[in-house]
This record gives sequence, C-alpha cells and structure tokens, in this order.
Amino acid sequence: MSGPEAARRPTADVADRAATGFTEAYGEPPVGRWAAPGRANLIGEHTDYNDGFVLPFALPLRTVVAAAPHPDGTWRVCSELSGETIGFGADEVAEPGRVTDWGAYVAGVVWALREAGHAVPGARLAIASDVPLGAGLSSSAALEAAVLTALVDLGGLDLPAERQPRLAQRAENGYVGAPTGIMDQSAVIRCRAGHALFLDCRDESIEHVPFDLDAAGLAVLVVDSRAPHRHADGEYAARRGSCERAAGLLGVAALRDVPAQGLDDALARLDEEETRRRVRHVVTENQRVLDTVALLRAGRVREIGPLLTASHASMRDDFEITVPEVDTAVEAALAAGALGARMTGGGFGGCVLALVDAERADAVAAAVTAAYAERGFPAPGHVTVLPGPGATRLD
Ligand code: GAF
Repeated sequence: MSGPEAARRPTADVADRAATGFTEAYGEPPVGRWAAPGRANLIGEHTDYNDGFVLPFALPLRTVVAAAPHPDGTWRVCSELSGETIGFGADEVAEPGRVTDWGAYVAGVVWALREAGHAVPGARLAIASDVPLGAGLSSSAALEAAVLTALVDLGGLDLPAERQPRLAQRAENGYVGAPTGIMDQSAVIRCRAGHALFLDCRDESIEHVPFDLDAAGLAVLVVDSRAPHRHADGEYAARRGSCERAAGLLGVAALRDVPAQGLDDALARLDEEETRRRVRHVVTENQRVLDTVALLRAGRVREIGPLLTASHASMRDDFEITVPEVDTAVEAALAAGALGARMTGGGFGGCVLALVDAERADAVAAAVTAAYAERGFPAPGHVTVLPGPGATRLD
C-alpha cells in the first residue's frame, strides 16, 4: 500500500522478516514459516451472517508466522507490529479475556483448538505482516490463519483446511469477542491464486471461480480510505441484530431464505422503513453475488463492473455503512474510468476496490487522490492487486 504507512514499513520481504524476528527473539532459527493473506471481498457484503453468498479473493499482502515447538508446553509470541514479545500458558487460554490486544488473536486460536479437543503443542512464534491493520483487509483473519496453520502442522493435528475457517472464526467470536461471520477466515484459508472464492455461508460449500484479471488486461485497485473507523464495532453488531430481527419477523431462519423475486412481498410485511432498507440490501446483494459468479463463470469479467457499483449504492443507501471518504473514492474512481467500484469489508471506513484496465490503474489512483485533496481528506493509500493464494506453509 502506498502512502505514509507504507513509507514506514520495512523493505525486507515479509517471510524474511518473520525468520529474522524469530532468530533474534529465540536465538535459533524457526522450523518452518506459514503465510496467510489479507482479503478483499469482490462482492457480497454483510451477507455471510445472513447465511448468504460471498465472493472474496486473497490479496498478495501476507502475514507470515515463523514457528518452532516450545518444549515447556507454553506459547511465546513476538510481533514486528508492536515490537513486543508476549507469553501465555494453559491458564490464560482456559477462558476468554485473559490475553488482550493483538495477542488475543493468537491466544484465541489456541483456546479454540483446545476447546475443540485438540492437543495444541506449545510453540514459539514470530509474526511479520504486510497486511495493513484496521484497513478492512482482514489483518485479524490473516493472523489467526497463519497461527492456526502453524499450530496444526507443528502438532500434526487432525484439522483439514475445510474445517479451519470455523475454528478461526470461533477464536474471533468467542475469544476476541467480535461477532463476525465466516467470510474472512474462509477467504484467507481457502482462496486460490487467479480465482475468487464463491462461498455459500449456509453449508460452507465453495467454488473457486476464475478471476483471471491479468488475462483480461484488468486489475483491481484497492484504495485505503484512511477514514477513521467511527463506531464500526457497534454499528456492525447493530446491522447484524436488525437482520436477525427481520428474519424473525418474516418467519425465516435467515435473510438468505428471502429470494430476490420474493423481496416485494417480504418488504410489504415489514412496517419499519429502516428494517425494509436493511432487508433490501441483503436480498439484492445475494442476487448480485450470484449474477457476478455467473458472469465470471462465463469469462465475462469486464461486465461485472455495474454489479460492483450497484453493491456500493446499496451499502450507501440501504445498509448505510459507507462514509464520505469511501463514497468520494468510489465516485472519483468511476469518473476516472473504473469499470466498477465499491467499498469492501464491514464498512464505516476501510478500503474501496475498483475494477480497472490495468494500464489505467495509476490514473484512477491519481484521480482518487485529487478528489480527496479537493474535499480536504488526508491522502488515501492505494495498491494494485491480482488475486493471490490462500494460507500455506512456505518451508
Ligand atoms: C467483516 C466481517 F468480519 C465479515 O464476517 C463480514 O460480515 C464483513 O465484515 C461484511 O461483509 O469483515
């Protein structure tokens, strides 16, 4: 990501930094390194906890954990992000709340594994990351997944990839205390390079849908809005609560069960305008995911732009989770020739993605930066990406 944050970031490769961090902290080299990416969601926002559809892809920005077993059965973790080393043992992971701050994502994974009956090996870990924190690109899921895959391999645990997202989500919901859905952990663990991950959040079935931007001469420009996250946690929980209440009023298990052609009937049965808007977003967004998948399966990637832009309008007007910075970025990107643009992630700040002709990426980024300057917003960050691989062992 360009911008002031990037200027502060060390230039060495993230995997090298993890290994060096390990050796400096523990006086010997790690036995292996495990990487997990950040993610961007192409389309399907706030649909995961409604049992709906999402279509994320993995970013080429990664978190890497260098690790080795710790014979005394406890866990020590150092991170380049905070410069600290923390340690915890079985007592601290017996129940949520004992390890806080960034360490909670690591301790939460140990807690969730133990809760699921796994004999988690003690370990020493060193973390390095290129995934910007708090930018809505799932830096927390990347950390959880990198730690999880390291512990699974070090302990020879019986936890195949398809069961790992639920466990990482359990760490985030149960230990960290964030009521998030299953999308982010699924994306960072199960995505494939050159593909987007079509996930049915009800039964967790997946399809790797070709998203070969390079072959189409396209790229995704990710713009970090740098908007301060205003009350994001409370607003997320409020949206989730509204959706669950609406499903109850409509007599369905989840809003996923309201089909697009049944939307008008469903809306007519709700007497609150705000609830109607929330429901309309979720139902139309699920349909936009299905339509996007159909276009990608048919190799018509250039044509998905209007669906992305419609998704943004729905988040802005119906789900009401955008902020002026992200709306400005979307408008400026479209005016500069992006094929489609939308906020990605939970909202109230975070990132915007714009589908662009690869050779136009810099011009679109410059147009967004100029629009920010005109509105008096601090300069945005940006990076041009192609879909990368999910979590993996590096060596
Ligand atoms: C955040 C959550 F973690 C996801 O589960 C998802 O709900 C997303 O917001 C909105 O689509 O990233």
